[in-house]
Amino acid sequence: MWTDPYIKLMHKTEATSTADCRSRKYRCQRRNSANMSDQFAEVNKHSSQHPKPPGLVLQYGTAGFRTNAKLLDHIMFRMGLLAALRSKKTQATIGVMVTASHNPEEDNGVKLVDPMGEMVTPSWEGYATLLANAENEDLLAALKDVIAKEEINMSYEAKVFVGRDTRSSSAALSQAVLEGVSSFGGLSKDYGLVTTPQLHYMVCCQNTQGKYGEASVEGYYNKLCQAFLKLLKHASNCTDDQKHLSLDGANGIGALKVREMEHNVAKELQISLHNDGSTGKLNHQCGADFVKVQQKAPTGCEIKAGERCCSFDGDADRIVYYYSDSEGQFHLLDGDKIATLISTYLKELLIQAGLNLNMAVVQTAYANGSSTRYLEETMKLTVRCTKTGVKHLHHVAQEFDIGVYFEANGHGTVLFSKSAEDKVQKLFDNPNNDDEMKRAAHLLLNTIHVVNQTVGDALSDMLLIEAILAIKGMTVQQWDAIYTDLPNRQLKVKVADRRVIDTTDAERRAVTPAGFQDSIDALVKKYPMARSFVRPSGTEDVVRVYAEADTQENADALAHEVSLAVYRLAGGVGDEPKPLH
Ligand code: 16G
Ligand code: ZN
Repeated sequence: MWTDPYIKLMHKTEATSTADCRSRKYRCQRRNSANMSDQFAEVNKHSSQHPKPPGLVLQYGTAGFRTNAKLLDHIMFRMGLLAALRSKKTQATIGVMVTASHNPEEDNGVKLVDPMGEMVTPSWEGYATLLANAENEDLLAALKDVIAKEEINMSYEAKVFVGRDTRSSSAALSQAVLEGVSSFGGLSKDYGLVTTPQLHYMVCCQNTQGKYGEASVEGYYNKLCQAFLKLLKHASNCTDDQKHLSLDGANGIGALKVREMEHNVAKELQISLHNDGSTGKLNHQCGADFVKVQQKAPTGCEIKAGERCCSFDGDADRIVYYYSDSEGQFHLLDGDKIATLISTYLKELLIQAGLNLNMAVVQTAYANGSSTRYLEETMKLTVRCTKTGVKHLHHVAQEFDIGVYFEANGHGTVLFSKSAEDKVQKLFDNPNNDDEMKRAAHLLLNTIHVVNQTVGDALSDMLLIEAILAIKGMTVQQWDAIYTDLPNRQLKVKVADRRVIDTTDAERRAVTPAGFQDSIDALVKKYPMARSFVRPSGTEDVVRVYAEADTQENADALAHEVSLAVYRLAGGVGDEPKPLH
């Protein structure tokens, strides 16, 4: 039942009278087809207001569609239609988020959220691409194909949650999504300005009848902040320095949401918010992606030596930490360092609690070699490597009682299986525990509650990291010293067709073009502790190159040499890549 009082009824198609139909089955079929023709008439009427530019081809990439905002109106309308169909198919609420994350303000994008708050299932990504590229006159046929293939019951009333980031184009584009939903007679709730992970959270709450939490922004803050404050009860003697955090909001939605949330935690965490969107441009020389790729502090922040700082990206699903030492040297604590901090803390708690749960850390090829070595050899943890993109990491993390997944770029979260949660709860409820077990159970329980398990979430990750540092009495410098990153470099190369490069082994080896991997292997051999891989981007028309080695000079040289190999063997366009030094 769709009981939420705030739901805005956008449009609802009435089922036709069934009084004269004899059998129940016949009645249903008739209602379905009558209802369907009404719905198609509506779709037809509205789609002409959202025409597709002829010939434009776009693909549902790693995390949805993303391109210049001017090209996206028809995509948004059609994703509203697809979300309605997905909702009818799953008989659950589906989410649609309008954002282009860490990309420039001029861009925009859209992604679909499945019922449990996860990314939409891959076969439906295919439908998204098909619908997006159907010429105007073929749209109805494309929709009918999906309906037939998926055997969708069109009389089910679709329910869709919609959210958007702060881009100037987002309001109009999310309106187009809402029109798409209503054309199929669906109900929608427009959450307006929310972070991507907040929308994922809302969808999950709605479909689990509130078991995961309340499907509102206030419900989200209450759950996370209460858990954070309970965790902080275990932090003794926190100094003012430890309670202070400098935060770069990337001039995006994360900054607005930090402002909304911060009073709930102000007793334990004082946030100096920079790049709050009041003057600067979204993601411009700031934000998690800029800091990670450039390996330098964002503009718009005055960073004092030793101060603990973090950056969100434009839709607040990524976070990285950093500080600058007394010599002015910049130190980045990326997703790998975050995964290490969280998994070490969890492992200690499991031992104290006497719980035997299997835990793994899930990474991608971008994970710094030092982090993998530390996790496997020192922490004796299971480490798994997957393809780039949150959905891949999420999927593998689900195989374990506790799956800590992070991309090096700062996107990640922790997943707890139902049985792990039950065991923690049972332990917490057991009156016979000794003090150490009681403490560990309380910490584990509130760690579960502070985490947004639907998707990587900068706000939730920040609260968890801040709690861990406070509980352990650990400074950002001590955290950084857990292991030393191997110097690394990321480059990109433009090629005529990036699909000429195909990869295997979680993108760590190239299978095409023939002989290409041998060239990379030969280059890697020249440098100590070196590793390099190339992969076609899933979001941009480029080939990405990653290299790490014992020194920054060697990592840079290797990245350059591998870029040249890409340029020469995979059809580079434009000027040949130049050395970095
Ligand atoms: C998207 C992915 C991110 C991945 C990045 C890779 C999600 C929510 N986001 O931003 O996880 O790291 O793509 O981009 O899955 P690339 O394929 O262009 O390197
Ligand atoms: Zn993002």
